[in-house]
Amino acid sequence: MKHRLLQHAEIPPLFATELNTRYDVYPLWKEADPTAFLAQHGHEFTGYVTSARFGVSEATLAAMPSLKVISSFGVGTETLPLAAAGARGIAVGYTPDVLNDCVADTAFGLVMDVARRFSAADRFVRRGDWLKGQFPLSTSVSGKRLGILGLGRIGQVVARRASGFDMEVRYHNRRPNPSVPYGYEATLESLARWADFLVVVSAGGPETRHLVSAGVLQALGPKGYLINVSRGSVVDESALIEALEQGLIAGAGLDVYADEPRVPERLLALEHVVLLPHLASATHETRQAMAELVLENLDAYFSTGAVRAAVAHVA
Ligand code: 8YV
Repeated sequence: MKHRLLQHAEIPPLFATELNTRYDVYPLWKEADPTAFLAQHGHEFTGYVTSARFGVSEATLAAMPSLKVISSFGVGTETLPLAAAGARGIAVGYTPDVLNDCVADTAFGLVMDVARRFSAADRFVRRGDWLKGQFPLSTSVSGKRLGILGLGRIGQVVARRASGFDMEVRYHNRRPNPSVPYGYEATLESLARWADFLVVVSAGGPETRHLVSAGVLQALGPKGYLINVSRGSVVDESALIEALEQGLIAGAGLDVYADEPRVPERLLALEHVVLLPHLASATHETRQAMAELVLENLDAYFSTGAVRAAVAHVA
């Protein structure tokens, strides 16, 4: 008999077919009243398939007394009820590592774009402005200083990319990592003061909320650029908009925002900002690899009792 899984949101067709072949999957997202459905049928499911974006609420968890495993599409864990799941012995799987390259590539794409102004130059050509004059000079990237907030799995790949651009790398984490060859800055402010580009790759959630504050942006200074490919919550977005409007920093490259998919009008109005729609992991190759790991986590759980890639701190 196939295990019964509840599926939170729509998923790519290829992945959906495979998931439905191996499991008895019920699409919660098709229910007009998911809360009423959960109250009546929540006890029937042993697995939950979700994503970093949607996570699982505490209320959903409480409505699923037979739940044994959560498999989440994505590396972010701030939307997952880890403490409550841990207390009940529910295994939680996610998709780390397989997206490191694409997220690091996106961070570097934003570094290049915001400094060399490729997107702005593209708009310049399309508007026909080249016929009227030259595009203004931009800022070089090679040989500059790259500061990384959150030198974890993705951050280390960003640092490796930087070596190809002859950039010096320093980082700030809660604690220094003795196994990396990069300089450690004890505070985010000192890292920002040192850096030409401050790249945010730390995890989201309450612990990192608004770490990039008005003070950090001031330390980054009028020649510094902020890049964010982690979570909008890590940056105080109002302070960032003020800093950009007042020229306190040189520009920003953003893939993530405080209230996605809504991007503040004041950001849209700025020319020295590159705005992406949270696409860092969104390539055919990486999304396929993420989908496979979501499936592997489920298969491993149901055959061995443990997911392949388990979120830390959870049984
Ligand atoms: C995806 C992400 O957009 O992995 C993450 O945490 O933010 C992205 O890879 C997300 O998983 C989709 O829900």
